[in-house]
Amino acid sequence: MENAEVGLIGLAVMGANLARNISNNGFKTVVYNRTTEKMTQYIEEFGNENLIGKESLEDFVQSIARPRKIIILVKAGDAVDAVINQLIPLVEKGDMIIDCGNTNYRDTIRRTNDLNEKGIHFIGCGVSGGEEGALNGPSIMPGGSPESWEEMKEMWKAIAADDFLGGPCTAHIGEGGAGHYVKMVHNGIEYAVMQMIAEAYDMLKKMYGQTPDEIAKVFKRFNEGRLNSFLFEIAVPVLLKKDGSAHIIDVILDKAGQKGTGKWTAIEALDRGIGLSSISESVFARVNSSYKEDRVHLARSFPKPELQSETTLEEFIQLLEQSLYAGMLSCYAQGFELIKLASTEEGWKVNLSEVSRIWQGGCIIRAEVLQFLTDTYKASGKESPKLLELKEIQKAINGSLPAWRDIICLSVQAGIPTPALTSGLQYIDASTTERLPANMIQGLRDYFGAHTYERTDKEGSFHTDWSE
Ligand code: 2AM
Repeated sequence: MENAEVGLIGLAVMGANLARNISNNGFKTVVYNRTTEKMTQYIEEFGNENLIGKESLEDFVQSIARPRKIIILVKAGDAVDAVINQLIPLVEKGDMIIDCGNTNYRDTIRRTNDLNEKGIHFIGCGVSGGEEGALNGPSIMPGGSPESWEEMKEMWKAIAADDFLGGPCTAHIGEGGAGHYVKMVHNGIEYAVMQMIAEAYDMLKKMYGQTPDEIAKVFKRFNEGRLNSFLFEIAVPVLLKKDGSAHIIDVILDKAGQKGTGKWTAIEALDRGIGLSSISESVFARVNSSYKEDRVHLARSFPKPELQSETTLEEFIQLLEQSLYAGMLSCYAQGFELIKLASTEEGWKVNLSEVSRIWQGGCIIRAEVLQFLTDTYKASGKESPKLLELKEIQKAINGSLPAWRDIICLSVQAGIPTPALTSGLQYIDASTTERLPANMIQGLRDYFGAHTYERTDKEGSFHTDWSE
């Protein structure tokens, strides 16, 4: 093959599947992998007239038509810099290097600036959908220059998932680190939604003694309604699958792993100064889970109360459904506010309506609730309004609030931790309370540190000698 339309470096599972997706859609693709054997095996299995491999990086780069499009899918961090440094002497002005890994957006900004000076476009591009999505249609979140989007949009649109509205799950997110930023927040929301599902499972199991099969039935029912989502869909087989006579879920050690994108999202919220409690609490929940030995030891000293509730199982399930729905709306409200703030501060001009649209298909958080958000954003006539200010969102959350409060009360009474659901409600309550007790904080700060305070009845900055 002469003049491949695109090159891809890194044939671990995501890269391998993405290259197959691209070539299956008719784009002549050339691949390269540091370990040549992996490339030759891959080409033996999947190679065709649209998909070839090269053993040397020089041959690989030379076989791509200019301006070159070179996708990198190697481990985020130093490996990305290593590959870029190897590419720099081989590529030419106007070429595009696209990092589709889960890279920290600050690294993306640095690399974009470095490569810009050399006349090379660098595109940080979020890709969500796991292995299956990479192969059959992920949600694709490219950052980078508008020119690079124009060059690449035909390919992104061809390989992306369908948004169920007749469009592809991709859009130009914004310049610089915008694509990786939005992917990071996507993952943060994913943490929170998964934590809420886990909390629902825990309550059904511990309060109502439900078996995995019974909980699977409840989740299947949820998935048939407005909670319909990829994560609820896969929760059913995760609950049902057996290893011999035991449900696998019952023998999985209760320590949750993480790779860092949720933590980055929480750190971003702290650094930029914005509430993001459900996502942050979900990161803490995973961290807390890792202290298994301590928990086992301390459980003996802190017995949990028996649930004393008259709420029937069926009533509980209905309350839970409403809580989960409002909880998810709260997660999105938080995540979108973070994107909006970062977008303003970084000058990215991210369109939140488009973000919710391109998350409707392909990605891990794809869900019916995102269609509701997209419709609501569109109906508002504004590009990126605050979700909590939109009437439809207010109606949906207000309609679920009594149920949500009941669920939180029940879980607290039973001693079952529900940090994501609880903090989601706290976020709503705190964000919608006219007068918070921050006046008390200000009084205390002024007392011990003369930090001064503002007043509601006159302008200015005030200090009181409190001890007098
Ligand atoms: P490998 O097969 O030679 O290990 C996921 O780790 C992918 O990133 C693999 O394709 C791996 O290549 C590649 N990778 C990791 N570190 C790399 C590096 N420093 N340079 C090039 N490729 C790297």
